[in-house]
Formats: sequence, structure tokens, C-alpha cells
Amino acid sequence: MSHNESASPTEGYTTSGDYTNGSTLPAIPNGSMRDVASSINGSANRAASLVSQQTYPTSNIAPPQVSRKQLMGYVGFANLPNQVHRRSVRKGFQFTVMVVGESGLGKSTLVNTLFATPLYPSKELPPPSAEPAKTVSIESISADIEESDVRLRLTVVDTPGFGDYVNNDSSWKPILDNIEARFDAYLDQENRVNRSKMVDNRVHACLYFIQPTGHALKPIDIEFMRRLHTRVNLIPIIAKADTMTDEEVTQFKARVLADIRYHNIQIFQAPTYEKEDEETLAENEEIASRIPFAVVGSTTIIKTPDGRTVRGRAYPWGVIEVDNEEHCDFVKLRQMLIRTNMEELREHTNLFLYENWRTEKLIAMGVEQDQSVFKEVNPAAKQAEERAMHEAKLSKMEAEMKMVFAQKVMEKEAKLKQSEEELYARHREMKDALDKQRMELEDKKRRLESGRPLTPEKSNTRKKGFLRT
Ligand SMILES: Nc1nc2c(ncn2[C@@H]2O[C@H](COP(=O)(O)OP(=O)(O)OP(=O)(O)O)[C@@H](O)[C@H]2O)c(=O)[nH]1
Ligand SMILES: [Mg+2]
Repeated sequence: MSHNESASPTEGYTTSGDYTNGSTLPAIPNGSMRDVASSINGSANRAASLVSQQTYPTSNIAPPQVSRKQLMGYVGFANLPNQVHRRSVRKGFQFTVMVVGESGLGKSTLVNTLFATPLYPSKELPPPSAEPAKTVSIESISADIEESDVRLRLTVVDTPGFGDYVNNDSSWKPILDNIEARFDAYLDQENRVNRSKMVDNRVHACLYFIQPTGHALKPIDIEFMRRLHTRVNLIPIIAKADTMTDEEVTQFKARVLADIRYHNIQIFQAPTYEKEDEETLAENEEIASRIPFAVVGSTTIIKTPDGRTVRGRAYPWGVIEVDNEEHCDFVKLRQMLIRTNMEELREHTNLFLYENWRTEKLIAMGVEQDQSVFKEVNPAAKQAEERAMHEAKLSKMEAEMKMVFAQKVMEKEAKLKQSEEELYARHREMKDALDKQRMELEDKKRRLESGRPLTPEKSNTRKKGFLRT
């Protein structure tokens, strides 16, 4: 950043708010917040300056003739970006950066360098060159910063370094848990009835510190990044770049990028927009070309051989300046975070990382998204689908009717058979009765012809106990 870093730290903006741990406010380099304001406020300021009101002294100087014309057919949507912009400015921004990496790589030092003064409160005043103590727990530090009516709540989450234990297998777990807990807190707020005062504490950028070894990435770095890359915007950082020569840094950067690609690790890539002006495109390209940023951290003020006072590290062979773009990428990193890509980092967190986490969480809870709701409608396919459904319905109705018909026929047949049997039985009965009648008549006829009385003769009465003679 080519801003004047030596200007008074409070000039041009005011800071307010408090740290979560109650320390005094950090001083942000003047350029940094001017960067935030310029990135957010630039277009509106330009627009405002075009319509700014001019007053003229009530002397005899006549105001210039202004011809006013009514715009015909003005719709007003061109003002939309400004409306959105004004709302965001009024509401303020929340931006959270997390630093992660092996122990002793200078994470806490870089956080302090970013805020320009030590953030960590100390009971006694530390000596001027005091180093931050070893970080032992996840610490979050926030500062409310305001410039040109733009409010920004900047939070840095410092994490304890890993690598001190014999077994570092799950050292990524507490960090991932912290990132997800912040997603959870956001989801909770989304589910509330009143969502007007949402606090966004999600991690928008994660600076991953890599030891300046010059060799391939360590397995633990690969494991860490692979665990985190689906949950957070990863920005790889080569720590303590002052321990390498320029040539070594260039070679190591290429090596790290190749490893990252080989292991399919997603690092944050700023999107490029077609309609961007040349200056912005060049700035984006320059920033992208520096990834992984090779940084040097220091809050110590030292004197250069040519008499300037700078933040840096002094060596017998010279001074490494933190804020000198020729010496390291610290300035470019800060520019990316709080000027060039802050909005993209926030957007990518919200639209992709958080959304994916939310979907995975819902699926894990057994709530499945109905994908058919999102199916694209193809009229021909829809017609074919409807026809198939209609045909299926018709054939089902046909089958049902056939079944009913067959049943009815069976019932009728059964009934007919039953009446046939009844008729047959009756016929036989009548025939038997007729036969009997006919036999009786024939018997009578025979008797008459033979002269025997019609009434049957009294048969010999037998008396019980007597034999007939
Ligand atoms: N050479 C060099 N030393 C650095 C740099 N940044 C930090 N250091 C030194 O490295 C040591 C560790 O720095 P810290 O900032 O405490 O490291 P850390 O990553 O926070 O360590 P943990 O809290 O244990 O994870 C300190 O002595 C710093 O002065 C740097 O850019 N270059
Ligand atoms: Mg630390």
C-alpha cells in the first residue's frame, strides 16, 4: 500500500468500541481504514461531489445561470447501487480474520503488526521490544473503527499454534469447531423472528501460516488445510519471510502453490469482474500474484541506515521493513483484506461456505431438500410426463373396469345356475307327484276291471296271540 503510514494513527478516522478482553483501542495505520472507506465509499463520494450544493455570498456577484431540465422517462434504478451502499454504510461492516499455523511462526506478532500496536493487555507496561507470549487458547479481539461515516468492526481470532505435542493428529479439531460454532451462532440468529440486528461473527478469512522451510508442505499442513478449506476462505502465508532470500521466497512460493494444487486444496481466489476498470484489474492481479504472501511481522520501530524510522527487524546485514513492498508482502496482504477483497471474502463466506455447511447440517439432521422444487421446467418433457401419467391412469381405470365386469358376470352365472337347479328340482318333484298319481289311477282302473271293490278289503284281522287257521 502506498499510503503514508507514518501519519498520525488517529488522523482521518475515529476508533470506538472495546475489545472483548477490555484492552485499550488499537491504532490502525491511517492508510488501512482509509482503504476500507475508499473501497466502500468511493462511488458514493464521487456521486456526492457531483451533486454537492454550492453557496454563493450575498454580495453583488450574481450566481451563475443554471438551467434546470426535467429528465424524461427517468426510472431511478441506476441509483440502486448507491441505495444498497448507503444501507451497508449505515449498518456497518463486520469482518473477522483468523490466524492459524504451527507454533512460533509469528501469528500473534502479525496480528499486532496488523493493528500496529500490541493488542494484548498487560498488567505491567511491557518493555518496548516485548514479544507476544505463546498463545494458549483461542482469543478473539475486536475493534470498532469508523472513518468517513463507515463503521467497521474488525475482529482477529488468534489461535494457539500446533506442533508442540507428540501427537498432533487432531490439532485442527478445536479450530474447526470454533469456525463451525460461529456458523451455528449465525444460524441461530437467522432462525429468530427478529433478524434486523444480526451479528456476523463468522470467520471471513483464515491466514494459514507455513514454516519457511523451502521444502514441500508438511503432512500436518496438508491435513489442516484440507480440514479447513470447505469451511473458510484459506489464505496461505509464508511466515518469517526475512529468513529467506528473495530467490528462495520465489521458489518456495511456487512449490507451495504446486503442493496446494496437487492436494486439491481450495484457497481463496478473488473473482474478476469483466467491467472492472484497468486500475482495479491491475491491483487484483498484483495481489493474486503475491499469494502465498511472504510476510514479516514486527511492531518494533527501528532506524534505517538512511535515517528513517520504520517498523521492522534489524540484522547485522541490514533492516527488513515490514511496510516496504520491496521487502515483503505484508502491505499487499493488508490491502487484500481490508481494501480490495473484503467484500468478496464476506460474500464467499456467506453464499458458499456457510450455505454448504448449513445444507450438510440439515441433511445430517435428516431434513432433506426437495430437489424437485428446483428442477428446471422443460415444456416438452413436462408434456411427455403428463401424457405418460394420463395413459397410466387410463390403463389403470380399464383394468379396474375389466375386473368389475368379470366379477359381475361370475355373480350372474352363479345366480343362473342356482335358479336352474331350483327349477330342475321342482320339475323332478312335479314329475314324481304325477307318476304317483298315474300309478294310483292305474291301480284303481285295474280294480274296477277285476270287480274288486275300490275300497281295499279289510285284511284279516289278526288277533294278538292267536294263530290264523
Ligand atoms: N524472524 C522473524 N521472527 C518473527 C517474525 N514474526 C514473529 N517472529 C518471532 O517469532 C517468535 C514467535 O512469535 P509469535 O508471534 O509468538 O508466534 P505465534 O505463531 O503466535 O506462536 P504461538 O502462539 O505459540 O502459536 C517471536 O520471538 C517473534 O519475535 C518474523 O516475521 N520474522
Ligand atoms: Mg501466538
